Amino acid sequence: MSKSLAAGRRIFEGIEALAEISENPDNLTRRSLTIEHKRANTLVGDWMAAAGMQVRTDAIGNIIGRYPGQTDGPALLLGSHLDTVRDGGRYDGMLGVLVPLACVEALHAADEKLSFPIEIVGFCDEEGVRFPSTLLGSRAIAGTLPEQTLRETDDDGISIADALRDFGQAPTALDSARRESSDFLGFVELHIEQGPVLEREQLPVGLVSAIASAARYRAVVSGKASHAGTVPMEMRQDALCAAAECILAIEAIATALPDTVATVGQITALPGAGNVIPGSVEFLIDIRAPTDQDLAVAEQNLHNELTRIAAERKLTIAPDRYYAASGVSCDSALSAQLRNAIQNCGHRVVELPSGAGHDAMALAAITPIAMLFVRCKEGLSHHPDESITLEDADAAAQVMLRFLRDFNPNARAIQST
Ligand code: HGY
Ligand code: MN
Ligand code: MN
Repeated sequence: MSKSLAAGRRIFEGIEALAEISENPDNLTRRSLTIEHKRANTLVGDWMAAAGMQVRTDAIGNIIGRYPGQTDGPALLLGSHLDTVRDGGRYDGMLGVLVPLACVEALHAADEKLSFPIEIVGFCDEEGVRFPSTLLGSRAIAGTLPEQTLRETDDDGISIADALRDFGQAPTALDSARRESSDFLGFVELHIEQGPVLEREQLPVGLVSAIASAARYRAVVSGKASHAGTVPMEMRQDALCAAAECILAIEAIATALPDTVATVGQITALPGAGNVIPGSVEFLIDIRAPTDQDLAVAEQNLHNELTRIAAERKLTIAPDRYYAASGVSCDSALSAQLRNAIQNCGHRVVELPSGAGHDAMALAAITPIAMLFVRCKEGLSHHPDESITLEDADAAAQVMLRFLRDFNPNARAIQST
């Protein structure tokens, strides 16, 4: 690719086109297995086919393109997710599909085949916005998605199995989405940093060292609804005041532990009338720490605090842990090749951890993973103002293409001898 920023322009065209595909006319919301997700898959699939890739949709709704190598055999897997959070940004996920796609387009235009096949996947669900579980697409490929997960339902009571049928897939064929370790040379995910480090370092790209451990809880506080005007304060079992105390305790727990974060991003108070003491409150907790051991400490503190608050306020608080993803370290041999590509494109290498979860966490179960971060403005993400520059998109494509052209499928053997 020349320095004409052609790759950056191509990537931005794709970003703009995908950003038009939303469930909501006022913002970008594209949940998994919806009509909008299907439209995004179709658009990406058309681009993959135009780049000389064999395209298919697997049983969980991932869109997958395969660009042949000089010989067949295990592929280098690239990609990221095509679903978004509600009112989300247009780069989170999509950039990780469009940059590799721009690289394959350049190879195809030059009629260039590498010594190994390349696969690019647009994962169907990473954000876990529509259904309780997340990483559905990457876990199906890794073979770690339990069949019973398909029984989970969205807010409208539609199960993942039913959503898959509506999407044109057979939920009974879930196992056919599973890939083997022998299918891949590794998985490299490109993603916006979603943090402020690369901007501070004044670098367009960075190398990811590890991905944090994460857990999510649904906490239900059960108190006693009653008349807001007649019950003396000392006789109340106010579920919303209890929840408020829990939320501040959760913030204090994370603040006190190194590199630990916790968020309550969603809350519902019932019956939801201004003159009724809330009797029942449900809120979601997202808690993350560098390793599983660190996360276990934070979770123990969480349980202790919720138990204390429930006892003091004479009500019940039931935290249900409905999601957990173990943190993973990026593979040193694969990362070393990514590091070389960054350096050979003239950039200083900064290595940084990811507080955000990614599909790479799931793929680590079957193949070595590495991640390339791209600078984003003010580190902002999960927000409509999420943005990157065209120059950084182009720089990321140069690094990715250099990585692909220089990639040594046998480096692992060299590394491990
Ligand atoms: O929440 C996360 O870490 C990811 O963006 N789904
Ligand atoms: Mn993401
Ligand atoms: Mn995200």
